Amino acid sequence: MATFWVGALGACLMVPYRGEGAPILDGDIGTDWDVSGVYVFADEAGDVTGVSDSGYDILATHFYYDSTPDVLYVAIDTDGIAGDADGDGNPGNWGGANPAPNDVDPADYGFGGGQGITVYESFGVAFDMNRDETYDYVAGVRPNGDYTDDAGLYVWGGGADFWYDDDWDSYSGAATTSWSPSPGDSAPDIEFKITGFSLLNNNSKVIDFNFRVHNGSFGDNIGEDFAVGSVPEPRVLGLLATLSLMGAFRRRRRVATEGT
Ligand SMILES: [Ca+2]
Ligand SMILES: [Ca+2]
Ligand SMILES: [Ca+2]
Ligand SMILES: [Ca+2]
Repeated sequence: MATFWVGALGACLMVPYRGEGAPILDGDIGTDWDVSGVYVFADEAGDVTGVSDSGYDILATHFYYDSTPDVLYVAIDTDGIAGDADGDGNPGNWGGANPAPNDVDPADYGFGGGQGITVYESFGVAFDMNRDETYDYVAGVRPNGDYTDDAGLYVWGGGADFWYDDDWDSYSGAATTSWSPSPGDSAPDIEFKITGFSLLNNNSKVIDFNFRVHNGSFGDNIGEDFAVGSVPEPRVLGLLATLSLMGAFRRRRRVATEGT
């Protein structure tokens, strides 16, 4: 538990934006996420091992909830084009001069063959809706899937991580997802929305969940990236703020009492 909170606190950087209108799912975060109420969680740059720049490197995760239509918007900003494993500008090509075994870069967040192994490229945003440290849903591309056909909402299957296809169970509820185009030159970011998000939250429109993001591939020679956080804010920070306010109030009362 402590590990989780240390990670969550370390990753959390909330930046309030000002503006109006819902983000546009065009695959380019650009300026259309410049709206009031967006939560931005920055992640360390350059933390994918094996390459200097990788589209597996998460730079920030954005969340925006519009309660009237009950839509959660999510964006994942990566270094360069999302899913461009080696950062050569082509998310479906390994451009390294001397590729090692299993240096592959599958297109469309799909899967590709290395030397004697199949490399699955995937990403997901897992949601712990009741903060019981067990993820409940995951939105993304499951291992053994691809962006065009398999980007969607799934039930978290109880696995410890994002590695296995059987960690992603079918979701049969009424919430739906929409996705930005498969990442490429004109759509370098991952953007999606979940319509009917409160259906995942006991019909509550109070946004209050933990999340964990994964982006990368398993079985290859380079790393992947993870990011964790809590929306709207880590409860421990809220508790500390409350305790701080209570302490200040008591101090003021004591000073006021001593002054009489
Ligand atoms: Ca990163
Ligand atoms: Ca790729
Ligand atoms: Ca590439
Ligand atoms: Ca849970």
